Amino acid sequence: MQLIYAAASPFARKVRVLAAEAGLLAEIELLDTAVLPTTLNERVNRANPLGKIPVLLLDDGQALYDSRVICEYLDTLHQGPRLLPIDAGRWQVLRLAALADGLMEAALLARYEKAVREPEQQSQAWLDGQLGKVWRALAELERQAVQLQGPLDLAQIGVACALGYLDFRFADLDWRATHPLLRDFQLAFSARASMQASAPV
Ligand code: 99T
Repeated sequence: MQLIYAAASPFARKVRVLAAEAGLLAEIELLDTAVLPTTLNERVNRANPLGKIPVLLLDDGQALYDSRVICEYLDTLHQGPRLLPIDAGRWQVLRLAALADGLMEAALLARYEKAVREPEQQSQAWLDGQLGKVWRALAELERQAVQLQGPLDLAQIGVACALGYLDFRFADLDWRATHPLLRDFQLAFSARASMQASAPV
């Protein structure tokens, strides 16, 4: 299998962390690329018409996207405990994983507003709206922090990658000051080898 990814992408990081934790990393060749909504990337577009990464290229030629689908797929390929539980707890894990994905998406839209649009085109209302989603998601994750304890699952991986993305692209946000439970979670989770090996650059 091949994973089209970028080191900066929290969505791709989620896949890489899950693959590492599931013992699948040796089976995946990493193909580094760069994407922006305003730049054509033919290799990515051929695999995913949406032009987004990550994309997992299977040995039979199929391409899988998006990150949630790839994570679900990889979770079927290992013998360890399911990272997306199939029984009790499934919906709770999925809901928190969706919240983490939504946080990443809002942060990314705020990032693109600044990185892609000319200063005179940028909308403060847009930035405020996206960062409002980020702060509300953080508040909810703080309330739900107890759900991030226990055996490793996709929600924990997603939340850790989302928080890592804030540190990477929004270093001045200081989310730790008002979210002590998330701060402690992130401190512990970031020590995992899978997280250390996939830190954004
Ligand atoms: O939007 C584009 O055209 C290109 N952007 C991406 O491919 C981003 C890269 S993170 N990925 C996604 O938006 C994937 C979202 C999808 N729902 C999933 O896979 O879960 C780049 C981060 C950065 O550079 O700061």
